[in-house]
Amino acid sequence: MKNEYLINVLETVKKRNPGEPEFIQAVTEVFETLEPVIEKRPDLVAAGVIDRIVEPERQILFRVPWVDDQGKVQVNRGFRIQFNSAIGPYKGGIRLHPSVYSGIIKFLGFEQIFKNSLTSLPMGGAKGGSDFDPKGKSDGEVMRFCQSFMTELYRHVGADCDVPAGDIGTGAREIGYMFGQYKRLQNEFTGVLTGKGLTYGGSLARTQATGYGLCYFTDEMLKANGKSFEGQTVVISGSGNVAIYATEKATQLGGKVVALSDSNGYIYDKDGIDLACVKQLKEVERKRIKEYVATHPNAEYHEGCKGIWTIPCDIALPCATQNEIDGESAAILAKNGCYCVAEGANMPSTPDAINVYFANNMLYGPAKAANAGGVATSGLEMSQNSMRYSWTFEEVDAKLHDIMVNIFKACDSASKEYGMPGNYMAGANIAGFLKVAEAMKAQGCV
Ligand code: NDP
Ligand code: 2IT
Repeated sequence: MKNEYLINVLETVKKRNPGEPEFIQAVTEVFETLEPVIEKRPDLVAAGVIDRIVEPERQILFRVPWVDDQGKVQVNRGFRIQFNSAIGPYKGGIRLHPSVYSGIIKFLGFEQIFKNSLTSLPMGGAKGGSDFDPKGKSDGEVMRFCQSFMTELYRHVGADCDVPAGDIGTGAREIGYMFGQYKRLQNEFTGVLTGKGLTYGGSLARTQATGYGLCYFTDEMLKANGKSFEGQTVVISGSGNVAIYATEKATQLGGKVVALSDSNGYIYDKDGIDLACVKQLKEVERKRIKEYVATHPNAEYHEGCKGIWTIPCDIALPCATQNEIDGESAAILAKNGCYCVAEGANMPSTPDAINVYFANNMLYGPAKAANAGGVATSGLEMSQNSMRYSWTFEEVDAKLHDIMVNIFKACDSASKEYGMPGNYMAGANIAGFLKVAEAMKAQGCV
């Protein structure tokens, strides 16, 4: 990065956010691709857009006390970072994972600003979460935690103010408990959360949306480069919400998914993953992915999650967590002939990994664009809630498909306009940024 102004703002960000490397990583990546925009648009610099966009509008940090099944008091930490409301109410998921701290929520909230802008729907950026670990907890414990979490959060959110949703560790069960508590405290039935159950205001296809959207984006990127999913070997990391529905759609589009993982290890099934079995294990029984081999003797299980990137494939879809592909894993993917990486997870590739993708002319679909289908469909859920109406699965899926095609087009044309054709990371950052920046400039110094 050569631009003095961006270098100075980045220095301030580093000083203000010590000990938060994920946030610095996310800001650095965006700044590196915004250099040509900054040079072309001194008006945005004069309006202080860059100085303002890296500082959250509001950060809420709170105690979440709850009582476990043994009657013992447990205390977790709750977070909600309302990053930017220039183009709509704050919007973004809630992550429940022991690794959660402010640096994780901040990087996710920052990326959410640009992602939500790319969807073309009116949503600002936010993220929340807690260091609570739902794994191994009873339904009662999860419910008491979710109720306590919402007992503080309810005063900061609302259908026209801030609309949380799922992320790692937060699925339909957790959203249900949080929604119930919000409704009870506020005495209002509104679309304050998305990813709700279908019997109380949820949208059809929201469960599938992130994984399906990832494949729609990838398909579009492949087609623009004379390729397709047909007959391709696909490796997908994770085995949660995003990974499961990416597997489903990649298979429908003609790909063969041969591997999935969780934080303990990965399975490799040369015959193609039996998704019905994975859904049963993960969605119904909440078991570990290694149980798959008990009923699939031809499949292999290996301890450790990094080894999944040593499996030869054409297309890799990381769908687990941040920084799961480092430079070394990226180099192995490239050496084994992988020519396309599209990100279902948020920031799954380290900066070194991204350098390897570009050095090897691989197609790279960055998270902000490639996984925007989840939040886009959350936006469609908000519309349906406001209208007190619901669309069919096919209607929502068709809208999701259109949105993902348009996101690819926006990334493609911004990459060309700013002299970096084929660099969809730069295209996504620039296209996402410009809409928010214009809105921030128009609304004055707030
Ligand atoms: P889930 O909780 O449903 O699944 C997460 C999966 O990733 C699990 O298989 C989990 O394994 C694995 N995982 C989580 N943390 C780690 C870790 N530290 N190391 C290795 N594996 C890990 O979450 P989602 O599928 O919803 O989310 C996956 C990714 O997609 C996240 O990056 C999320 O931010 C992103 N995303 C999600 C969206 C959504 O709509 N849900 C939308 C856009 C992005 P284990 O069970 O062992 O923890
Ligand atoms: O990272 C993400 O985009 C999500 N976890 C989904 C957010 C949402 O509001 O649906």
